[in-house]
Amino acid sequence: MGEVSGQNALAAYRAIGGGVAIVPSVSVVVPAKNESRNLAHVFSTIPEWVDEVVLVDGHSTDDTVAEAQRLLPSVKIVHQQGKGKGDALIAGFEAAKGDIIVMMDADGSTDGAEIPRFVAALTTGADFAKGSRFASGGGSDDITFNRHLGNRILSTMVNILFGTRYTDLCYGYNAFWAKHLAKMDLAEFTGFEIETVMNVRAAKVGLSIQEIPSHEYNRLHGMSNLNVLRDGIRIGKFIVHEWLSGSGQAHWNSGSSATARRQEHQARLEASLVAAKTADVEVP
Ligand SMILES: Nc1nc2c(ncn2[C@@H]2O[C@H](COP(=O)(O)OP(=O)(O)O)[C@@H](O)[C@H]2O)c(=O)[nH]1
Ligand SMILES: [Mg+2]
Repeated sequence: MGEVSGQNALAAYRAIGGGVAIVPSVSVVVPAKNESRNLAHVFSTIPEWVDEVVLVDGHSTDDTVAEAQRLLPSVKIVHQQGKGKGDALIAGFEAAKGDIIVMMDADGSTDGAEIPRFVAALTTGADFAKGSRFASGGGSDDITFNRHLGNRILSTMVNILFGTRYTDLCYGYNAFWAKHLAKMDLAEFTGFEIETVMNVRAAKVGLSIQEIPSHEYNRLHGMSNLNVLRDGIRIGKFIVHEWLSGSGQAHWNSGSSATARRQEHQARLEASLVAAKTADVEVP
């Protein structure tokens, strides 16, 4: 057995609450499109031990960026190039430097106080910690009848087609080890389907997934960007494509723009891995 010597060996650990102390670094990625009025609340819920907050601005026309910098001078701002929540998250994931990445919304619906639950699951063996409003202990103040129904239908589809036992498919509060990101191959999924893609791909590539009960609050100010019918159809389309592609991974289309986008994404990813290696971070 290796020697663990006193103070130095313990110095790397930091307490995250609930009797848990961790070594890995944690980045929180927050996509935000015109969320200026919600940021004070959202940031106030993020625990102090989080190493990095990455805010991905979606071409906001309010002062989301200035407000984020005012509230949290250390915030890393990423300006997404394309459109959509998926595009924003992909950009944020690439910019994030943490060993663990937590994704949460900027509208006040997800509570940073739950981050320790997600991180604790990851540091005790899970590869992917998936928030669920419908697991025992979870809940939602925000979900409408149509959303609930759509989510139930899509969750059932995924559970039958991919052998999962998810209680909540379309929910944006998740966390995972950054080293698993490339396996999920997210590059083409720019819209609200991103969460479903991650949940399905995580299962498909054999990650160990733990559902984390989570409470979804009402959006504080502003309006949702999601359109139940349009985005529900997009999600359904992905599920069917992915299932038809068997053990492979589906793509929206095989056109040259999609291929170019994937290649560009791969190059950026490789560059960031090289950077991480240079910085002496463990990269599998
Ligand atoms: N950067 C960025 N963020 C987005 C975009 N669309 C949605 N978001 C953010 O994603 C989160 C969830 O979006 P929201 O509109 O609340 O959808 P809902 O929670 O499904 O109703 C919020 O923090 C939004 O600001 C986008 O196109 N770009
Ligand atoms: Mg919301």
